[in-house]
Amino acid sequence: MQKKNKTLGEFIIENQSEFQYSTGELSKLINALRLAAKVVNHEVNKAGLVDILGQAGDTNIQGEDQQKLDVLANEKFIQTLKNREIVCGIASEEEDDFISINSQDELHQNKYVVLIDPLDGSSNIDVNVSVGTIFSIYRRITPVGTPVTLEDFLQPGRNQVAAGYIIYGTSTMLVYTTGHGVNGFTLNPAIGTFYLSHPNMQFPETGKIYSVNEGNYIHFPQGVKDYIKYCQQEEGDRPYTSRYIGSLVSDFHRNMIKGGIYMYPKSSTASNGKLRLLYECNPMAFLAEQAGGKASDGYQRILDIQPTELHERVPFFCGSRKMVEKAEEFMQAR
Ligand code: AHM
Ligand code: MG
Repeated sequence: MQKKNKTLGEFIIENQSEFQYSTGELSKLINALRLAAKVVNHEVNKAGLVDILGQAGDTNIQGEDQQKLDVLANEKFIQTLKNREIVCGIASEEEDDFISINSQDELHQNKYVVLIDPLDGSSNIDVNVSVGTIFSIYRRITPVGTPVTLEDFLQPGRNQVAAGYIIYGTSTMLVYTTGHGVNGFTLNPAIGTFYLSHPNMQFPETGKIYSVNEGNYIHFPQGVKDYIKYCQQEEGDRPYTSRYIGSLVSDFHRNMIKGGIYMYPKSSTASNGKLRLLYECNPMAFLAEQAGGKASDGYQRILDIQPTELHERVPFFCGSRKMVEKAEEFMQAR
């Protein structure tokens, strides 16, 4: 069991040996994400001052264009990773295509690709509700020294070597896994340091919270409708509590701590739901499994899906193991 109060920097160094084929590269990569997280955190915290500092599209006092926060977060993460020359490729929700880095340079034999949703739930920023960054890391499949290809990004989620999120909430946290459990670090904003605050995070086996956009109920498959009715029935420990922030990172984080299920099913208006497999569902699924939870598309394990496109969507059921199993039962009965 990890002791609380150590810094993320100390934790990364102490646990470097758990990385397979460790050369320090993955540690440096997580360090870079930690740095970008602090920069983005600073920007997100200023969001409420938008009337004072200027709207997106305005020009600020230095003559710089004000940017939308999701665009800015995208730039900060990409810049930080590029500057440190520690990845060979990046894919982002904000970029149509993947970015290849140092592909021709013999000196930079980087082996990792990063997939990122720089600011998930960004429609929540205007109303001062928590948003997050999600990241997923893979070892490339193609040989080092050659340019990365789409194949390096289209790997099933079970190949991830690390994944995590940053939640810009009442406090800012970085939560990640390298396949050896899930640990959460809280930022002390006074000194800009993340401290281990939530060692070995675990989803309760079952819970009492269901999180889904019930406004879409009419469009949901019958299995999802049946499961929602089951959650609302008065029997045993039910009815469950409904909690939906509309910010995947925040809904997931709460459910991991308290026990619950998050659902973004397919519907008659969105045949694969809304969430993206590669940089939303896969990293959350990896974290969920590492924390004893489960993630499914209703029929199969998210981490076993072979992706075919960078921005593909997938129905998503994720959270406490027994709750996801129950939802699957309802899905598969129809
Ligand atoms: P985004 O990547 O455009 O921010 O969309 C993803 C977000 C998730 O964080 C959230 O769970 C979901 O969209 C909410 O969608 P909806 O408003 O349809 O319920
Ligand atoms: Mg998103």
